[in-house]
Amino acid sequence: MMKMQATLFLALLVLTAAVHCDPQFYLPIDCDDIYRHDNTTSSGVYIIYPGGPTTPLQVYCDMDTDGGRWTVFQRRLDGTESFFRPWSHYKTGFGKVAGEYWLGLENILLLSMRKKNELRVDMEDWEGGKVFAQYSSFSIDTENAGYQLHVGSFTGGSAGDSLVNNNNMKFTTFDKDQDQWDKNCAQHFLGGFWYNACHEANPNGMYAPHGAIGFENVHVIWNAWKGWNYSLKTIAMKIRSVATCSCTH
Ligand SMILES: *[C@@H]1O[C@H](CO)[C@@H](O)[C@H](O)[C@H]1NC(C)=O
Ligand SMILES: *[C@@H]1O[C@H](CO)[C@@H](O)[C@H](O)[C@H]1NC(C)=O
Ligand SMILES: [Ca+2]
Repeated sequence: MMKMQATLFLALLVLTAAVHCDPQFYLPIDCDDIYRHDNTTSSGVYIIYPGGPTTPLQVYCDMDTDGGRWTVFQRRLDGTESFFRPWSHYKTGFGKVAGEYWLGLENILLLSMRKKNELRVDMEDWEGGKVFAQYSSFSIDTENAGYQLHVGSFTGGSAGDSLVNNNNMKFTTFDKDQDQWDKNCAQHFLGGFWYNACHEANPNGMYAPHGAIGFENVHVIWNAWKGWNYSLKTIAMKIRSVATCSCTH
């Protein structure tokens, strides 16, 4: 009996080892895991499992910028996707990961629960200018806590810091007002974001070529770089683990 148990135990051990080593069974939490598993991977669409093996999630991984490993949770490129959407859409995510998309607050929450992450925001203007802003940490709270935003200190990038004003804010959409203004920031500035009263940055605002729309502050804005009146060409928000080792395999 003892011997059989021992054999069974051994068999289980071997199986567990096989599951961990067989690439077929390898389940990455984020783009950091994917890159650490194979550092020859390039930027593109991958499947990650931040919520466990039964909930695969498509995501765009930036494997090029500053060493790669970035999990992109927000991306504006060309205006093909509307970002003026209700709470339910911002909660679950929308768009196409090969193009413009929002990964969803629930997924961003899962990612920020699994690892300690830093934040990077890359952006471009219409004249070929490219800058970024980086922050030492990034996490959000649960839906009950309004998906409240927590960003750490600004650690660099010539875009300058336009998120300090949004830190510790809850998420607001046109149908869920959790901002600090007496009106609804999302309704007024045509996006969904961690609005204060209201913003210095509007990454989810209305996409438009610079100069195409006259309204102030409703477009895709990063005030510290181009000011209130400039409608950015692209912007992407991405996170990566700050741990020096990934302890998943
Ligand atoms: C990728 O991994 C290999 C083997 O572990 C290592 O020799 C190489 O330096 C790594 N390349 C990069 C770019 O980190
Ligand atoms: C932004 O545009 C408005 C009118 O559209 C103008 O009054 C304002 O001076 C502009 N601000 C800057 C900083 O150019
Ligand atoms: Ca309000």
